Amino acid sequence: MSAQVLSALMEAIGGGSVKVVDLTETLSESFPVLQLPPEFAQCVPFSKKTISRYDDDGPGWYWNEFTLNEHTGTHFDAPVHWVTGKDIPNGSVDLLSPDSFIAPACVIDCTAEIKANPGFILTKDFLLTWEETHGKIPAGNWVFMRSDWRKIADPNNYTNMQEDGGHSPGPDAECVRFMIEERDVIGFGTECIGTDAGQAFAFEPAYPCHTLLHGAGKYGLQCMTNLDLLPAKGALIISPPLKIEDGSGSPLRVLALAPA
Ligand code: 23J
Ligand code: MN
Repeated sequence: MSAQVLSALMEAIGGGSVKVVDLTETLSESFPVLQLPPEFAQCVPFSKKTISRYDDDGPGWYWNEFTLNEHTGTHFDAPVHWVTGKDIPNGSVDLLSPDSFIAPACVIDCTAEIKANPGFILTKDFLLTWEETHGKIPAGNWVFMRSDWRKIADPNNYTNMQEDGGHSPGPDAECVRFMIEERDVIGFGTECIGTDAGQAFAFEPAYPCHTLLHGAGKYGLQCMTNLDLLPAKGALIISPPLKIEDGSGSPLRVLALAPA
């Protein structure tokens, strides 16, 4: 029976009725990284050095070395990333159960609101209104906030940094509590620099998405793209982070399987 399910899936992918969507940004030296307030240590941007490229250093082969923070580019946040999640059992990327890496997503279209206000705050009421159309967010689903951020943000100011800090969208504390306590989601994902809004340092609690989600053993996905290619419900997300020993998060390829 299960072998039939898998062969039917492979046939659907091969035949084009199920599409594979890449939700990943390209890792390049110019990809923006999170900037924290100046009193804290900062994240280095991605960098890459060629070891050989069919030359004297390696005539038959090409390879690079790269340096990056665990939270660079399209990446996964594990519970131990935040102090509230430090005692979650098996809460680092190497120890998470692999079945956490395949889960369906509810995609919340916030594009009109974020276009009008890039600092849009996602609320419980907004999710309840979405549910009136699409049905209840099922337990174990990702909630993805669709912003079409690449079309909205200034290409030279991905984080929408202003004098008073970043202005990217994200949920308020009540919304995060709702996702955890009333919907038991697997995590929250975004196309922006962080799961938390740019101004979330000033929320109560500060950074509610990181603080509450990771404290509840749940995950984050950040800097995704192409969420406009997904249905509101019914996409299956494949998001295995690298198996970094005691890692707090990891850059990764995020794929979605969706009806074509
Ligand atoms: C470290 C400190 C604060 C934040 C973050 C990282 C992230 O957003 C992240 O990439 O997880 S807000
Ligand atoms: Mn992160």
